[in-house]
Amino acid sequence: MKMHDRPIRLLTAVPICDGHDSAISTINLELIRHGVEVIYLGYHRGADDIARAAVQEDVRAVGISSYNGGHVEFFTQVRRRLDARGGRDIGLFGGGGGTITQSDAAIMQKRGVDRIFFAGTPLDEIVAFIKKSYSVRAKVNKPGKAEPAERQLARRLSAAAGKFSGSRLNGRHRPQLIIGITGPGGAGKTTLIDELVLRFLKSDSTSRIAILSHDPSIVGSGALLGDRAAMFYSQNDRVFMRSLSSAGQAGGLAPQSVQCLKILEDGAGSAPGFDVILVETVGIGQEAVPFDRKLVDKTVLVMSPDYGSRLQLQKIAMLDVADVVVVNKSDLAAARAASNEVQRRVAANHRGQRVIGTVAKRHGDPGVDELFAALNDSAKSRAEATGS
Ligand code: B12
Repeated sequence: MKMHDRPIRLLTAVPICDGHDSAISTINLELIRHGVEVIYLGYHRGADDIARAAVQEDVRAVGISSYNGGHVEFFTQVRRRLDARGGRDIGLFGGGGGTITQSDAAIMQKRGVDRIFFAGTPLDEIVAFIKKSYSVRAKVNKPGKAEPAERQLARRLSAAAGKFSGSRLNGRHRPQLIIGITGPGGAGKTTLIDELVLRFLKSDSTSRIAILSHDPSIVGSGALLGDRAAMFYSQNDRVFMRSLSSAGQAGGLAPQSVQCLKILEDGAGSAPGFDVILVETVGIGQEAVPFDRKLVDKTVLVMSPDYGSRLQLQKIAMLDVADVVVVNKSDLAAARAASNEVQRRVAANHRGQRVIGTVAKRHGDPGVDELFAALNDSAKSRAEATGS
């Protein structure tokens, strides 16, 4: 796909202390239907989280749905933080039924909000505005002024197109660890990654973590990139996350994933490479083996206990290659039997693969601690081996 054929990327969110997500969910779906890639950050999100995510995702604009009041101050804060992070060219628009008055909207527009939509606006009008306003990147950044490191990195990732010529990563700054995380949709991969990120952040005060996250889409179409909505600890200035749509590529990754991984490993402009990189695939099927052995250092397959009969396990290709198999949702009734069946299945491979039961949604879960310890040990060994 040529660069100019790529869909418009937008970030949408609902402000802090606001749980009215029904309107934005409808608008997200309408935008996707019209070919927009929507990165949805979810509800109850602070201005800094929104600005950080918008810059990392290199979106053209941010759309905010605000119903609980405080919108004049909130939109103003988002605008300021976008500007401070080098995102002066990132547009800002939104709506909020009857709670945003015409006079509030006039103040907001003076403070850098492109447009506010009022109650009852037809969705077609919103789509037409977005296509007209954000099809081309705005030119408002001062020429010659150095961009913040994170912005440089985000732009390099956007420029990554197509397949990287080789599958091997021979980066300048080999990070401590690249972890590939895969599994069927709904198994809890994103929640598990967020919990792992929390533990990596706590385990030392300087390491920087990148997440490359994938969601499905068909070529040239819109997509809902919603993994950020399930992440809380990853909203942190030491974490850089980029969401990619698969753009019709089967197997769990996107056409530009390998190249993006290389950029995250090496760094870009004044942004250094990352210490730990977590790659989350699209929810996969039985046949998929998304990670080339030379692409990632460790592979984790995340399953839920409801995979069906034992026979189904024989058909899951990743069970033959994953370094660690996580049976998440191990608080479910079927989990103990599932764990035993998975243990037996991988034992037959004679590869020393580990099986760990987790409840990723539970804070401080001992299973997630065990998984983190296993991965962190690998990180330490790699760091010692590479002398970093
Ligand atoms: C549905 C609703 C709820 C649902 C929310 C369900 C959900 N998950 O979203 C429930 C029942 C849970 C709820 C709870 C509450 N609610 Co309520 N809720 C509403 C209600 C009736 C409708 C909002 C809505 O979704 N409309 C549907 C959308 C599609 O229509 P629309 O608003 O016209 O949207 C258009 C434009 O505004 C625009 N737009 C909107 N957002 C965006 C974003 C972008 C990017 C763009 C481009 C356009 C755009 O485009 C839309 C398409 O035309 C409003 C009243 C109202 N009429 O607005 C109150 C209202 C927002 N709620 C209110 C209150 C007070 C609450 C509660 C605090 C009540 C309580 N005491 O518990 C809680 C708070 C919940 C929370 N955690 O924040 C107040 C807010 C008052 C204020 N700001 O001063 C309101 C205004 C009701 C009132 N008159 O008192 N609420």
